[in-house]
Amino acid sequence: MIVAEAVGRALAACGAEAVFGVVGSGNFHVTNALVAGGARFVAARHEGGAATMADAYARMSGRAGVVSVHQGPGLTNAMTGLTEAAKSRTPLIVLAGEATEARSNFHIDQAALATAVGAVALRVTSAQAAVEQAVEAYRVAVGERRTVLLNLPLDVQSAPYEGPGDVAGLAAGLLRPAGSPGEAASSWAGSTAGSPAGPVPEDEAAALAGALGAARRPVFIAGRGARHARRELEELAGRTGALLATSAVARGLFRGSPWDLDVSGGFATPLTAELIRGADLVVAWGCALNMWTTRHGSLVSPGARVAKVDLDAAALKTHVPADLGVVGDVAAVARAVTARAAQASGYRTAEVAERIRAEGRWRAVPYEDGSGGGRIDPRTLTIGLDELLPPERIVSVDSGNFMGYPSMFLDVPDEGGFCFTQAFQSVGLGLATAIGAALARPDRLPVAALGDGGLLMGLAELETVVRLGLPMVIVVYDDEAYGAEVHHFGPHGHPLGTVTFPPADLAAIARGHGLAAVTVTGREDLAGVAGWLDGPRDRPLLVHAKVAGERGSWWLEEAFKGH
Ligand SMILES: Cc1ncc(C[n+]2csc(CCOP(=O)(O)OP(=O)(O)O)c2C)c(N)n1
Ligand SMILES: [Mg+2]
Repeated sequence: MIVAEAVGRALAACGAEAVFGVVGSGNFHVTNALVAGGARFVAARHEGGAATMADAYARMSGRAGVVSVHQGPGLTNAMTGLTEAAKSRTPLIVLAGEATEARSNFHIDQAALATAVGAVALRVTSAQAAVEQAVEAYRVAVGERRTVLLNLPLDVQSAPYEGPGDVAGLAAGLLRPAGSPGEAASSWAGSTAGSPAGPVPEDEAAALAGALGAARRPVFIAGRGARHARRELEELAGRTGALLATSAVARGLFRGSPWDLDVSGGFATPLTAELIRGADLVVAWGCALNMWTTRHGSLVSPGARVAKVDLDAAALKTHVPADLGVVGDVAAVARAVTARAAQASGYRTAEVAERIRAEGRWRAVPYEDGSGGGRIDPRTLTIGLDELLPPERIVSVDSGNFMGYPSMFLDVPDEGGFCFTQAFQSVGLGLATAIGAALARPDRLPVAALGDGGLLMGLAELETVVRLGLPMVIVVYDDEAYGAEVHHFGPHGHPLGTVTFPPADLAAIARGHGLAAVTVTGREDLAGVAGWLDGPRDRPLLVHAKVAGERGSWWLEEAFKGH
């Protein structure tokens, strides 16, 4: 057995179940060893796609993501997706061949590249300790929620493995020493095992219980760090009379609750914005309260108290800072606070319940339909799709002017129904996000919502969707432009030739890749989507929607304040 094979076997034994990558000489053996150890390999067509697929897969499955790339350009191609993962604290292990010989074409400083974007750089350095080093990479990724680059120098990889014989047993034993919680180490969501979360600080929990007792209109905003804690948060909110909202990444967490306000921030309905502004206590659970979630702080009234509960002490002070902070796991802290909190009705009145029921969704907000002249209003398009698509769906959204429409008008069944890879605000990640999410949740209809720019940037993975046989619906909001830039600069009279494009037949491009496609220029064209949904759904569907785009979107106008 060579070192590369020992590393692959060790990671499979740690619990790596899906590996995304593009295989070249420098990651061939490690990838095959992962497969031999029981992992599934998913071939992407571009390493950028592989990185984002693994990121989305990890987010939606609760398992570690694994990426496998060739040395040098394989890694540089993956960098945008890896940056998104690192910023999002996605547990990801990136296996990369490494050309350490400075005169090699493939040589670059891979460790520096990783650390530059917030990932952790590790390396397999010895034929004796290769398994320990691979397990350490897995432990850091899962236990510390980091994106870890594990460099595999070519000479070390190809050397005979010299460590103990039972590689899988050794790896499993190193990851889960006797007496540690078994499963927890391979599954990171819903568990804090291996994470830095210590015991709940009693005084702070009591202080939060006191603050909730004193509040008349408390609102909870749950973020990424709360996605595993619905039950605990609903129980505490029920006890203290709090309304429930989420950041965009946690969208769907409280779906079905009569007190669910959906997303706080740019995507918030007028009612949600009003009710959050009316809060006298905002408790952020695993949520940084950044400019997106708070509309640059304006959703938090100046008189409101702010509490934050987060694994990361630094998050308590960033963005909208906390008056009261608790460092700890959200579920554990919520349980501790519930045990101490007095029963109160808080913000939960019959009138508020009725308003949430009547006005709590974007669908209920009246608008003037701007369809016409061969273009469909993106709201009309998205509402029409929301009615047609089965509720058991998993929605992934790319970046651009269009992005609010699917994020606001396409409902999702729960927090496992929305995948939002937007921490780096990169265009072009949407399609790969949808592939990773689809593989994590094969029980749900995958929906990718993209702009024309994002589709064409990530186009390499269209073949992957077809090859994997994913029953995906890809909705393209085509305004023949980088609409975000058009709306950013257009109002100031700047020339727009660099950000506008002639019409492209995106439906034909899709058909050429083996997808079914419909072009939508008005509501009646959605019949084509209904026809596809009727079956047999044996090919993915691309909905090429020619959208009306005279006006920028309201969430974008808000966002431009931050640029
Ligand atoms: C990788 C990357 N390149 C450029 C940008 C700047 N940018 C932000 S939105 C956007 C336009 C995206 O166009 P499209 O996907 O068609 O969506 P639209 O804005 O038209 O709705 C661009 C170029 C970015 N965020 N990321
Ligand atoms: Mg566009």
